[in-house]
Amino acid sequence: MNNPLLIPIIGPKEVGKSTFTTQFIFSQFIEEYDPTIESYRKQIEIDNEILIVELYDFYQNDYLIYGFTKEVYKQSHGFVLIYSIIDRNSFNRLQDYLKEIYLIKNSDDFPIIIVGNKNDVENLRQVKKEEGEEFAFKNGCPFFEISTKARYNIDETIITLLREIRKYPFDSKSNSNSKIKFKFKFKIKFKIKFKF
Ligand SMILES: Nc1nc2c(ncn2[C@@H]2O[C@H](COP(=O)(O)OP(=O)(O)OP(=O)(O)O)[C@@H](O)[C@H]2O)c(=O)[nH]1
Ligand SMILES: [Mg+2]
Repeated sequence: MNNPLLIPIIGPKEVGKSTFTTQFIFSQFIEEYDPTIESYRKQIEIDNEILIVELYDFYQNDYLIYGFTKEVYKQSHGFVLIYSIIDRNSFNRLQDYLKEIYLIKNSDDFPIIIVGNKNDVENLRQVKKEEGEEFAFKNGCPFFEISTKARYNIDETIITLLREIRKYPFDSKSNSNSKIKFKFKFKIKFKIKFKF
């Protein structure tokens, strides 16, 4: 796998999709940054193999997918689906996101990892860890609680997903394959406003 593995970071509003992306790529918790940034690449070594990961950060991905978003879904190799443990509504939306993936990928065992973010704020918790675990288990997905603020379980999330992607028989089962051919050209912009 020498081509980039495209991984959309999806989930309801304000669950931490952008902070997940910037923590994984830059090891920085960036609270405010340019929302026009769309994708980032990073090289990662896993099980003695070098892979290029391309994370696609969706901006307020709280709508039904169409157009460009649909194209990214179609071409992707795996998904990070995020909810916030301090926002029960975000947890309740997970099934809708899974349905959309299953529909577009024409498969209900596509590589997806489910993560409950913001576990650094225990006092505001609305979703128990066991609920997240049970939901993920029922849907055959790996699960972690994470904190993008504390950089907790961020690399573990991507590594676990990459191992799932490795196991998935892309060529025979899905409309995605190891060669990413985008109809649309990705704009990779690095206009980041770092806040120190
Ligand atoms: N305490 C805490 N706050 C977090 C964490 N991750 C994100 N936040 C905060 O949650 C808010 C939303 O984070 P974003 O990363 O912008 O969320 P998003 O999913 O990209 O949001 P949209 O793109 O607007 O849908 C920001 O105010 C972050 O500072 C976390 O792990 N812990
Ligand atoms: Mg965002």
